[in-house]
Amino acid sequence: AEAQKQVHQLEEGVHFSTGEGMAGDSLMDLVTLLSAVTFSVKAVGSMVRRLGLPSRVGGPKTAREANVAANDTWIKALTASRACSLLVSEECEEPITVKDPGTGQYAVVFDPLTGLADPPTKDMGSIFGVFRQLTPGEDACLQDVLQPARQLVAAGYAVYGSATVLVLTTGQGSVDGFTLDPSLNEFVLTHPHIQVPFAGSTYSINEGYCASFDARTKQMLNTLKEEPTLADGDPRSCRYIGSMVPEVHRTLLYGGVFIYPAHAGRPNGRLKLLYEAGPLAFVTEQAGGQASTGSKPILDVQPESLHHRVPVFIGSEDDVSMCCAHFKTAPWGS
Ligand code: P6P
Repeated sequence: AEAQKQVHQLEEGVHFSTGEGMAGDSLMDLVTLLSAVTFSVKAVGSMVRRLGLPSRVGGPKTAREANVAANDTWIKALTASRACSLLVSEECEEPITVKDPGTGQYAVVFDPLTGLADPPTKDMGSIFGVFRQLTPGEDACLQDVLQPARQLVAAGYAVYGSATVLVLTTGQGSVDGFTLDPSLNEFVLTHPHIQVPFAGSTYSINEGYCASFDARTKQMLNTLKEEPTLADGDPRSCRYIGSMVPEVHRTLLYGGVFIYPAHAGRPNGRLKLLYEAGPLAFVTEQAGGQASTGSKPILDVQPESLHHRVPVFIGSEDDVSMCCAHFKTAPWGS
């Protein structure tokens, strides 16, 4: 009964936090769209739990197969929702125009399954962001997704770890986390109104690239190592598993900073603005955290292409500000 009550909160949560000011159709389309997202996360989570099993019992043979299956699931579910007119997936070079989108006036950007290694050695995730079409009723086009992430109307991520956790926001100042109850196969509200701690005591960065960091990034790294944390006055701990979604999730819940900077091998960083950094930055700011490229808020970056990359500093306000102070004078490489 408790779980059912909390599942009801999920529906209430979505209705409530989508707020007034949205036309009935548009609100219902968004709720239907988010239902398609929850279906996709359940299905991908179920597949992730079968990774490594022999194909005769339903295990996907390879990581590539798992990525393709995840992408297929998201595309089919979002298309079937008839709430979307355009889809952009990390797995697809080109956008997908939804045929006969019904009343759909949303453009969805997503990474169906990220952080997958072969064999699986780390927690994985999915990321999504929802834009409203710029010209509802007309054919969707690239401009509908080449919008700064501040224009998102909803965004979120799923973590496939010890449990499947879905964290989402509809941009009304609230971020809620739901954990999948396998006995019900329903999401239960477990992290209401997530608030990023002002300061944290961990940092995440791949120090293996240290030799190719520029002077400012090296200076920033030294500050992270040497300056005691505001949170507890102790030195910071480093956490890095090479999978952005669970690292950002941990950072949002406990504080700290996740960093993927530019370096000589990646002059614009590795992470994609549209379906990785942008939606996660939107969730982070809605939860009271900060998300920067080092020189400007990620939410204010105008995407130049579908696969536009940006450096990423994301997490607690105090930690992100301290990191970005090292880049104030000029961007990476100066
Ligand atoms: P590196 C996963 O493949 C991913 O795109 C992110 O989720 C993760 O943060 C990053 O790559 C890890 O990259 O260069 O540190 O191995």
